[in-house]
Amino acid sequence: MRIHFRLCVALLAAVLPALIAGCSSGGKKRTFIPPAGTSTGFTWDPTGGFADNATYLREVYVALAGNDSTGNGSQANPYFSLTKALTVAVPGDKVILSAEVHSGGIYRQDVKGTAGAPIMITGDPGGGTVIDGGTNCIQLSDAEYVVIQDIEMRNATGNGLNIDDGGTFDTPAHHIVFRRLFIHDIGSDGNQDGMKLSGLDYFLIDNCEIARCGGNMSGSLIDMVGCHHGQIRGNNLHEGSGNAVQAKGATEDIYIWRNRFEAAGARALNLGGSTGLAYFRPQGADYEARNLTVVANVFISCEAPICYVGCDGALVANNTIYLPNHWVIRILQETVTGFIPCRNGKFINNIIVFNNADLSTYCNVGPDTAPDTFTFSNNLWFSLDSPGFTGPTLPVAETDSIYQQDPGFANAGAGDFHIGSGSPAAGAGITLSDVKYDFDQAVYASPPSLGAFEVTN
Ligand SMILES: [Ca+2]
Ligand SMILES: [Ca+2]
Repeated sequence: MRIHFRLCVALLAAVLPALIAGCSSGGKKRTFIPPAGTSTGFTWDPTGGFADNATYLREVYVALAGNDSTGNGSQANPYFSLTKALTVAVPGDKVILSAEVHSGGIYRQDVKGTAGAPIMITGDPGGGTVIDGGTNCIQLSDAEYVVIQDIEMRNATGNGLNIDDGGTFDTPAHHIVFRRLFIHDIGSDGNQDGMKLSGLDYFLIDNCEIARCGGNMSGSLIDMVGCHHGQIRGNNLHEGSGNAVQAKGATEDIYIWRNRFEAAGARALNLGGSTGLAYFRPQGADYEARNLTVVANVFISCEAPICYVGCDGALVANNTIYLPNHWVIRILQETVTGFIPCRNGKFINNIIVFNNADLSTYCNVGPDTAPDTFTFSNNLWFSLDSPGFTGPTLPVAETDSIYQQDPGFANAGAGDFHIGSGSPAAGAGITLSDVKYDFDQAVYASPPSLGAFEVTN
């Protein structure tokens, strides 16, 4: 498998020029808003919270016993198909799918709510709603202010959910919230994705489980091409093929927080990637991704947890990485001519527990990158099988890190990576403005502990 993977990487390079440098977006300020009176809270919400503040004016029902010709969408006389319900839906409608197995292959253009009156597509609140099969279980083009929640999607041949801008890049899809979805067993042999997002701005993927999408080390659990201003939080992403999360095609300003990644594919996080020039949004961008932030996630048994690939500035901080099984970090460039070299990545306040026998190298650096612009600091590295480990080989010197001291996870075998006050990771971090809440949404101390969990006792 590893031989095939290396071969695959060697064959991947897509080399195309770009001209226009994007506008500056460095130093973007986020406003963190904890709920009053609690010690826990949410980070900044790129959707502005429209889904939490919405009130719905009408319910529209879909059930297998319904009828698209004679139904009227009432609970007593429902429609048969989600397609029909979306055809008649207006802002403020809540479309409710019965707790049955509905057929996939649903496509609709211009499903548009408003900030004050979004359109919701929801499964039965009691659970049991499934959308099965189709090329895509659901595809929406140029949707706006839509909430999709509480649905299991499975067995599509292409993608589970496909959200796009209809190929008209200057009018992206925008303001979409995905929550409590279970998307699994999508595609079989190649580039098939759980969630395929192309030209989507202002979105939130919250508390979803996505597993087993694509095949042959291709396909993503979540694939973003030219997406901007999103948050991916609290999801359980496992058994990927190509990767768990890919952010490419000039994807920008994505906050990846509190997710659990297990056996997530060839590259758990592809921070950047390899995109054909025709698909960049905006056109002419000279980066695959920029301003990505990866905070307080847990990575278990991943081939290559963190891959910076043609990425201009990504912060990877306060993550817990357990038993990586080939590399810890990769710095790569797959779009080359006319593109900035992969640069300015930061890897700070992380805990990495590993077996040297599993690793090829700690940090794999490919050609056409700028590894000397990276920052490594305040990480804890602990080898389980090499007691004499004295620190990883990295492209630039690491500062203020801790080597070969057991972080003292509560119960790593059971997936519990909490640490106690006696841990060498406790309070060993540096304060970062984009690091506020841990995996449990507890506030990080100042200075913070390392890893995805602040000390809780
Ligand atoms: Ca469009
Ligand atoms: Ca894909």
